[in-house]
Amino acid sequence: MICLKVVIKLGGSLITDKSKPYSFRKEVVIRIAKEIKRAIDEKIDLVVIHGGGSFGHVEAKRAIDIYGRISNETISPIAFSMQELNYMMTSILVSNRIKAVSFPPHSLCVNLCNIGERFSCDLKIVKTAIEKGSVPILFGDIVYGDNFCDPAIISGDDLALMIGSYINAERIIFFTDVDGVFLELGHPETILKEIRLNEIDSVIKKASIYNNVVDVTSGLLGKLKKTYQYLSTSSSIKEVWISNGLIEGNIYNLISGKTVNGTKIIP
Ligand code: IP8
Repeated sequence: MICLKVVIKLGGSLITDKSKPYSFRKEVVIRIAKEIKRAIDEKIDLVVIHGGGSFGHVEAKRAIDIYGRISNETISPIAFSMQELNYMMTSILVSNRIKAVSFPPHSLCVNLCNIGERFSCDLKIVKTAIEKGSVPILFGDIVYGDNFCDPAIISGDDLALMIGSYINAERIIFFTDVDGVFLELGHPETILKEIRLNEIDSVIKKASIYNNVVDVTSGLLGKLKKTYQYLSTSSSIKEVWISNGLIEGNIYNLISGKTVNGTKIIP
C-alpha cells in the first residue's frame, strides 16, 4: 500500500464566491470532502489548508479602508472571519468522516518583519496531529507582529509550502478555479504542463509580459515564485501541482498520487 504525505491548498476562489462577500460554496466543498475521504482511505497523510476568498479578503479590505493598514485593531475582525469560514470547512470534512482538526495559524505564527524569513511558525503540533491520525486543517490568516512589528496576513500558499517542507511532504497541490499556469491568459493552448525549477524565473518573466502583470507576488505567478523558494531548499518535495479543483476527480486523483491535467512543477 502506498503511503504518501500530501499538503493541499484549497483556494479561496474555489471554496467561496469571490464576487459576493461571505458566500460559501457549500456544494463544491461537500464534493471536495468526498474526494478527500476517498483518497485518504488509501493511507495518505494529509494536511488541508484553505484560502480566505470572500471572507478574509473582504474583511482585510474593510479593515484597511477603516484603519489605513493592517494594525492591531484589525486582528479580531479578520481572524474571526477566517474562523467562520474554517468552521464551515471543518464541519463538512468532519461530517464526511475525515478526522479534521483545526489549527488557527494566528496561534502558531508571528510576523517577524524580516525581508527573508517573514514568518515564524511553530509547526510541531501539526506533525504530532498527523502522527496521531488526524487531518490538520489550517488557513490563510492574520498573525501578530513580533515585538514592535505590525501584524500581517499569512497566505495559505505560504503555509502550504512551509508545512510541506516541515513535514517532508512528497506532493503539494494548489487547487484553484483554473486549469493551471498559462503563459497567456485566455489562451488554453499556452498552458504549461510541466515547469522545472530552473525554468520558473523565465516563465514568470514571460507570463508577466504576456499578461501585463506588475505584482508577481500574488495569484498564480506568486505561487510559482514561492514554490521556487521552497522547492530549492526542500529535499522531500518531488512535485508541486496547480490544478482545477472544480473539475470532478482532480482532487481525488492528485491526492492519491495520480496525474491529471494541470501544471506540475518539479525540482
Ligand atoms: O487566500 C488570505 O489567505 P489566502 C487570508 O491563502 C486572509 O491568500 C486573512 C485574507
